Amino acid sequence: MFVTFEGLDGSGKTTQVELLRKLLEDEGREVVVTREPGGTELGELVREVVLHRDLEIGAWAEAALFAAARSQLVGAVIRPALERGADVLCDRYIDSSLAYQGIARGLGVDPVLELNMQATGGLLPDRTVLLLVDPAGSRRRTGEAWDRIEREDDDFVVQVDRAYRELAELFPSRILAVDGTQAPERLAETIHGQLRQRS
Ligand code: T5A
Repeated sequence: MFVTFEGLDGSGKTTQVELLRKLLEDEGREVVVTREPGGTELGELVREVVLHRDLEIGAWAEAALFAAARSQLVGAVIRPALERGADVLCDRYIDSSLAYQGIARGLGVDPVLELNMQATGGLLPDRTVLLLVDPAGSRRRTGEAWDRIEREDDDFVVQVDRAYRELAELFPSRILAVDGTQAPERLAETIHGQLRQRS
């Protein structure tokens, strides 16, 4: 099973990935956890460039850099793990590009999806967990050490939030939207139960 986690910055993705990993490992499953951008040497370099360098990066350049990192991650980590029967949990994937670059930056969902389908050989997740927290809650949780994208203004965060809700309506059978303000352990049990029901 290939499961991705999506949501605003600080919505609790990393926390939920780790809790779900434990629940699946307790069932005897092999679980591979990875993140975007990152998860490969190239991906970590892209992460450094896109998030932590003080550079001017145009919207298409940004989308292409995320797609390049994703392409490498799929080929080197995700496909091999899925082929040997492991579960893969990925902290952000294609929907991040659709929400941030496609909708919030205005490049369009279809062209960004097309770029990413080419880059990943058409690999979509079996399920995507969307953690919903309101934009102000996201800002509170991320604190003050913001990366290049987190430094965008509040309006951008509102647009990303709307974008994710729009994607959940566009892809209802894949995207499972959950209330990200619940207590972490309770939320993990809910997600685990929903994934079992749908698998
Ligand atoms: N990006 C990425 C794009 O624009 N396009 C793309 O294609 C891709 C892949 C990546 C940035 O890049 C952009 C989006 C992002 O701006 P990142 O550094 O990977 O950013 O980090 P974020 O996604 O911002 O994730 P964070 O690590 O900041 O947050 P998480 O993982 O969502 O949240 P987590 O689990 O670390 O929790 C944050 C805080 O909240 C608390 C935690 O203890 C922690 O303090 N918390 C909760 N508190 C209350 N209730 C809960 N249920 C909680 N769960 C966690």
